[in-house]
Amino acid sequence: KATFSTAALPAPNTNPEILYTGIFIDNEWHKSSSGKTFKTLNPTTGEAIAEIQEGDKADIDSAVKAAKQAFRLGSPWRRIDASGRGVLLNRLADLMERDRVYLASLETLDNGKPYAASYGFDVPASAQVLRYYAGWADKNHGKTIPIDGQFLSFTRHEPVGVCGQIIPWNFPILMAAWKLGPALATGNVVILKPAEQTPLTALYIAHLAKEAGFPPGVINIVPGYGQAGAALVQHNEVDKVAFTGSTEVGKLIQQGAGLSNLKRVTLELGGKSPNIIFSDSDLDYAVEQAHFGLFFNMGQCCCAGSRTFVEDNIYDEFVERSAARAKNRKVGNPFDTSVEHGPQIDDEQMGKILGLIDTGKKQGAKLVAGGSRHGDKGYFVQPTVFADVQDNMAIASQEIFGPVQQILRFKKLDELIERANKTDYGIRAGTVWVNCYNVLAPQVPFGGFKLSGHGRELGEYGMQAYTEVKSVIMKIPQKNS
Ligand code: TXE
Repeated sequence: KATFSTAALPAPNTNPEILYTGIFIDNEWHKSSSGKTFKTLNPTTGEAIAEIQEGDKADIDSAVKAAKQAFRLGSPWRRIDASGRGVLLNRLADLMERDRVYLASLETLDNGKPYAASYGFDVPASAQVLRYYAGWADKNHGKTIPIDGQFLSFTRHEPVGVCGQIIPWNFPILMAAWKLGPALATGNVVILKPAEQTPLTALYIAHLAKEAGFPPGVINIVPGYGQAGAALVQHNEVDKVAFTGSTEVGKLIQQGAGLSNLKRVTLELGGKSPNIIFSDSDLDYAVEQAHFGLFFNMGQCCCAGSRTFVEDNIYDEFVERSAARAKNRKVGNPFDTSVEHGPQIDDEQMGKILGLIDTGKKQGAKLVAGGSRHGDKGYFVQPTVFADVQDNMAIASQEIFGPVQQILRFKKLDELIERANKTDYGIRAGTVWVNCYNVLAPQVPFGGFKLSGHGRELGEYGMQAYTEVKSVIMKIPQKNS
């Protein structure tokens, strides 16, 4: 079963022209100040797609300068009506939809995800998030407050200011939209650093933002490695950093904020989510949902259901059907529209996943599907299923971020809750899905407890991280109720 309907799928552009490889500051394209470039690779083949300008501290400094200038009092961006920010966001969403085939093709080329997904999910879901926040632009208002004494008091929701946004490679367009939408709707200016593995779609979105009419300096995109991200984090004139990525780097970001100017930080980090299947569930549906919950996006999801707990009396049948489903999962060229499963993002991630699969075998989990690299070109890993997984095994506690399903057995509800919660991440968790999995919507907040990070993205809550509340108290001659 394909996850996305392929009925209305237009043919992909299997060789999309690479139009933008520079650093986007002040609505112009720049070369890196160091003269350095880096290669972005096609994970399907391991071959280079393009040379990208490598931003570092000096380029981040230029971007911050441009952003500050765009945010100065009296600037076009500060004076635009709130509804006007919504118009610009809607226009950007229109342009993404206009270029949907190109953008989806570029995403598939750079990231390796099946075109059926990038066209059917990533691009439209990104446009949807922008539209959702476009609607909020003139609705994120403060309150008037019945203060004691002869005063009038009200609050304003003001933009935080210069926002650094550091995003990962697993959903390059979507993560850009999750970050840009709430920041721009609320009037901030942005310096976004895409992941080094997947800079291409963010750079194309920069071009679309200019076409949509965002003023210079409001959206700046600086491709580069972690050191460009670190320069944003340490910068004293950056007011906020939003980060999605590893827990390890998330900790560095919080430290960096503390050591510099106490900039606001929101973090969306790793996970090891339990997915619990009771014996009274519809088995076909449960097997498919658990499969989707783990293998979607080649397992490269922070919310992947990577510990599948199954009740004792259906356990054996569940394992058998899950193994069969994984073996049936169509792996191959992500531009083939019948393919469900493409490569992992890079050699490093593939190595990490294969290493954890080996650990699973050594620690005594029962391999019932996959277990090796798929082919010898690109970064493909076979859809893999382990049964008889015990809580203390590495594969049951570490984030694998790959196509490896762990199926654990449970007998009693009390024991289950304790085991499910026994993780540095959830299920005292940011999201609980009941009878479904991976249901994400722009209206509903998303984020994590504990080591999964803090702050929420999406929904009305998602704007809190991008606004400062200002209380205004005015002396008045006389108050009346
Ligand atoms: O993440 P990094 P990596 C998890 C997943 C994966 C592991 C490692 O388990 O296997 O992390 O992936 C930028 N200061 N997730 O190494 O390094 C980097 O350039 C500032 C979960 O790719 O965290 C990129 O833009 N920025 C996750 C971004 O951080 C720094 C998605 C993420 O890269 C930096 C991805 C620094 N010192 C990985 N170092 C999720 N939550 O969805 C790197 N970066």
